[in-house]
Amino acid sequence: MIKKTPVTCNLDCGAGCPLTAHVENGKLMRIQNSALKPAHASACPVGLNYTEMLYSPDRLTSPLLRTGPRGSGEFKEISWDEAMDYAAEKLTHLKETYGAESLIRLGGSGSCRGALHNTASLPERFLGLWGNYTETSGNYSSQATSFSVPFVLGTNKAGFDPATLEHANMIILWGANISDVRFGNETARRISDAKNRGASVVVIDPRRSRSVKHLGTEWVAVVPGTDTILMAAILHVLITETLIDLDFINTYSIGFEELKQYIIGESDGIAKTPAWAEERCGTPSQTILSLARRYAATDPVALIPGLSIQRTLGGEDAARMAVILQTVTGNAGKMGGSWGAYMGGRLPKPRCGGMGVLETTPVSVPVYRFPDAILGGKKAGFPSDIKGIYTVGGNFLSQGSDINKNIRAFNQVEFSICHDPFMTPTASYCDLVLPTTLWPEREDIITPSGNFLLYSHQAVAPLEGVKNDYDIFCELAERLGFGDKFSGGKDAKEWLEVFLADSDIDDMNAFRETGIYSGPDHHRVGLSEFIDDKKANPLNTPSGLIEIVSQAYAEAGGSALPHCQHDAPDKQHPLRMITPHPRFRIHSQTGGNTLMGKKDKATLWLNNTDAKKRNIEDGDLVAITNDRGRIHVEASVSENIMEGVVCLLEGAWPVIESGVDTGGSPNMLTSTEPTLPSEGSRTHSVRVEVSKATT
Ligand SMILES: Nc1nc2c(c(=O)[nH]1)N[C@H]1C(S)=C(S)[C@@H](COP(=O)(O)OP(=O)(O)OC[C@H]3O[C@@H](n4cnc5c(=O)[nH]c(N)nc54)[C@H](O)[C@@H]3O)O[C@H]1N2
Ligand SMILES: Nc1nc2c(c(=O)[nH]1)N[C@H]1C(S)=C(S)[C@@H](COP(=O)(O)OP(=O)(O)OC[C@H]3O[C@@H](n4cnc5c(=O)[nH]c(N)nc54)[C@H](O)[C@@H]3O)O[C@H]1N2
Ligand SMILES: [Mo]
Repeated sequence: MIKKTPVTCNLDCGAGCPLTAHVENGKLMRIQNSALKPAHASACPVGLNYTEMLYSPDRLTSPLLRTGPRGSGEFKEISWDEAMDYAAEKLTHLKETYGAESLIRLGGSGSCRGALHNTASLPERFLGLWGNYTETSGNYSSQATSFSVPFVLGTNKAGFDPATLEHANMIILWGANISDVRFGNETARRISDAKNRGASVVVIDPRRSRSVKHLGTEWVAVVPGTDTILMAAILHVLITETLIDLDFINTYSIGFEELKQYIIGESDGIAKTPAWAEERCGTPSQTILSLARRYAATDPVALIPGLSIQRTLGGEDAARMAVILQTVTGNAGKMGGSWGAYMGGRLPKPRCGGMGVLETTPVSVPVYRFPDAILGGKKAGFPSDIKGIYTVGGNFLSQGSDINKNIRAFNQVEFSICHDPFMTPTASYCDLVLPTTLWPEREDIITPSGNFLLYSHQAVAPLEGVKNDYDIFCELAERLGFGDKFSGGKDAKEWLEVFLADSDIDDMNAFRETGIYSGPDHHRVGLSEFIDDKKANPLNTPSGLIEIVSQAYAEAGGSALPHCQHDAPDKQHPLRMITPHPRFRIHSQTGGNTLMGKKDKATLWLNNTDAKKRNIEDGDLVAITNDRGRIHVEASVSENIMEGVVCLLEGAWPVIESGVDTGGSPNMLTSTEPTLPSEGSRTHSVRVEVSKATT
């Protein structure tokens, strides 16, 4: 007999899909879209094929203690009791010898949508109760946006519901690859519906992404890291051809005059014309002109920025400029328009209870700079000297920038502990590895993007030998003397009852049965109350208005007016590498040995002209190099990427031998130098050179 159970994938793709697990004799046979799902929702290949992960022969099923050198993969199996005793002893030693701040928390995204089984909030709660540990602040994803946009809009909770795209007559996917890289499970279909209805969909991207092929009606190529320049040139056309919505600007924003002086070149002598931009961003000036005119002539237009545009030098200003474009064209806060520098999805979610974190205020270091903090410590200006690592649900030796540096950092600490279902590159550098469950093995409430809550039942019993992160922390807290404080005296099931009681959900039985709670309104436009009545509902900015110019931002270390930055040329590394997210993986998950992970083969996208210059042919093994490292992968030569730009997807596990990575992890070449002032990631415009590999 096949039993069908509502479940939800809880990986970090921003979606969280309503699914049905088909279980026979205690085994998960397959996963499908829920029959009750909203019409436009659809699951992705990662979630639908999750049985492969669940039953992977690579799943860890016993705690492991390192016996060989770090990274050697030499471990011995120990019992859970031994593992817990060992962890408790080591943590106590660290705290007594160096203070709690000598332990840094890493990871978090592995299982980040669960109300309970959450690899960010559980370790935060646990470590917060343990002591004044060193926290990692910010995030790899959206740090520049999250930091800068509140100075413009007073909040990050702008955005739009995907359903409102049914009113859009033009959609601009600016560095957003919605066909592969999901944020919300409805957006792709909403866009393809809009396209079928006749809306134009422009994709602005250095490469012909799948979104260009499947959603787009037009591909506008741009050199990575130059989006602010392209935006400035569009503004130049809008301003000089008086195509802006001056009424809207005057009603809702401050600072436009200053912006105008800058754009037309009165303040710095440089007019930001399409011809000026073409030289820097590679987009033909005629294309810029035509795009700007169509943008102004169409109503409404949804400009949807991806997060890629802010993972570069000056990413903060790309994010601010995107909001400014939405504003000056009068599309902000409008049904069918869009706003915010995020792929939708930042509107308030239905309420659901949670465990609560932190009794102490931890010291913190920006996550993008974690290896610098470990290697440099107080001497280098960081707040603590790190001696231990606690990593849960993260694979930073694959995902953190500058893998060689990360390895040095992991090698430097006295003790490291990791919870993960797999022997990842990160786990292989830890002293103690604790194997955990995966989402089909436990019950949880999931917060997807969009106005929903989802219930995920336990579909199957956990593999023998693995534990929930929650239970691991309960046991460890018990040994460390704060068991009751951590667990509140409740088991996982009891916590879920508490969370539901503290939620927007009235009919809990229906929620459990269907797996889906739908919020009342799916046509929300962020901050619409401000647009309706700006006096009664001012923005949370000093002026109460949209701040095109922000003195507060200048005081926070940026420039009051967003401006165009361009990194200096690097003759030895003339190519710019982008490292976007993969379709068949969530970062490095499924990146080990699964069929899914292998579908996103580590291949370097290279333009024909660049290949010819280097005597490289399609399929050749090439070396991608810079001062930080060397990668050997096959080249895929085509016109699908701009000249001067190469692309290697993030997430492949590094396989390093004699300093060469043959796994194809771009973070061998990225650096931990952040974009400022937010201290965010800079993984999308990495200077490299490419040549034929000599093995
Ligand atoms: N399938 C899948 N979905 C995911 C994820 C995943 O790993 N797999 N990860 C999730 C997470 S955690 C996040 S943070 C988001 C990430 O979402 P994004 O940051 O938006 O995703 P990326 O794939 O990095 O980039 C999107 C597109 O931008 C292009 N691009 C790169 N650099 C630039 C640039 O400088 N300018 C412009 N205009 N375009 C550029 C890339 O070629 C790519 O096609 O995705 C989420 N969704
Ligand atoms: N070059 C480059 N690098 C990037 C990016 C880029 O665009 N380019 N993107 C960055 C972004 S946006 C992000 S968000 C980061 C993500 O980087 P990471 O947070 O390191 O993400 P994952 O590789 O998904 O690692 C998650 C780990 O959690 C484990 N896991 C899954 N479920 C559970 C669970 O229930 N419990 C426990 N304990 N573990 C679990 C998985 O096996 C996996 O090892 O990568 C960043 N790195
Ligand atoms: Mo992310």
